[in-house]
Amino acid sequence: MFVPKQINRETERLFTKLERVGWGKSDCTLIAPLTLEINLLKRKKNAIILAHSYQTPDIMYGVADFLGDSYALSMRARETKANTIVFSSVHFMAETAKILNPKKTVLVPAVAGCSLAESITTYDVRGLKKAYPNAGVVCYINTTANVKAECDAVCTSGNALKIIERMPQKEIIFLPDEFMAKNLQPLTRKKLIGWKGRCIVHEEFSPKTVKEIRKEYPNAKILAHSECSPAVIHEADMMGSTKQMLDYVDASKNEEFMLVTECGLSDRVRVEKPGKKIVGSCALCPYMKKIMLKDILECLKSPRPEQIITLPNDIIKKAKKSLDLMIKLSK
Ligand code: CIZ
Ligand code: SF4
Repeated sequence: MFVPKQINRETERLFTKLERVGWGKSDCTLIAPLTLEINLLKRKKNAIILAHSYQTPDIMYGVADFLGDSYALSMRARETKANTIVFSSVHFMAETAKILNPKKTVLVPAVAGCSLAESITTYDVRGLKKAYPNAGVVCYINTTANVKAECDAVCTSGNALKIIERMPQKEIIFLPDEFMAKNLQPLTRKKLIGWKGRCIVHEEFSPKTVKEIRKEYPNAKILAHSECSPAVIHEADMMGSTKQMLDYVDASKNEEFMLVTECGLSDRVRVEKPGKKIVGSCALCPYMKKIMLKDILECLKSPRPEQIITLPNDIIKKAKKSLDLMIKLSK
């Protein structure tokens, strides 16, 4: 379908970015027909591809129009003029795009869950509300649309503290991330009522690993995601969201960093900030990494029913209220 000249040009384009994360030229040549076809189809169908920072580098630098965290990508989804949004990430983020821009076709390349989103049901939220009738209910964006519809406000890891502080209630049911609630509690005078959800990726990091890296690289700054355990946060130089970590790396004069989070973020630093060095280890999210270029191509060509996000109108309406409150309070 593509002539050798097109393949060569695409190989060079991909290689300039992907060589920084260890890809060879022959690897780039292998995926060049795929990225060319996806980018062609994208223009033909007036689609945009939004990719989370935890996606693989071939997706992030080969076909994505925008890279970011769930908040930034949700804002792109809300504003886009494109007909179709391909959300290269886990299911709850694609649902969020549909809630914020329901007239668009929202496609998710692979059906990928999230251990946090799966840790709580609407039934559980109703139980918590009954047990704490005076509390405000703030849910992390890593929840299903149904759970968002049961809450007062949504938050992301980047704006969680701000949202908690700006809610009118003194007591806040903060769900579903047990560690995030414990990490935020010392930073606020409000009483946080948590849930037992955990991110299977971030809970794997141990304070011992962080200590070892600090010994090996005494000059490295160690940045940990707020989904990590409080013991890991205690060993880190900074706690934050993926965007806050990238901003920290930008603002810091340091050269070496360990990013205690999913590997996609370290890949972003390697590709986008060549003056900075990543040390230590990261972790792969089996849900995020389920999505491959071929899935993006398939859903753009002819989406299967499970790749098309559909939500009942009443859920869209109620969940939108919670998301709108986050947008208002985080300004
Ligand atoms: O909000 C997001 O995108 C997630 C899942 C993490 C983060 O800190 O950005
Ligand atoms: Fe969910 Fe954790 Fe994977 Fe993020 S990294 S999608 S919170 S399991």
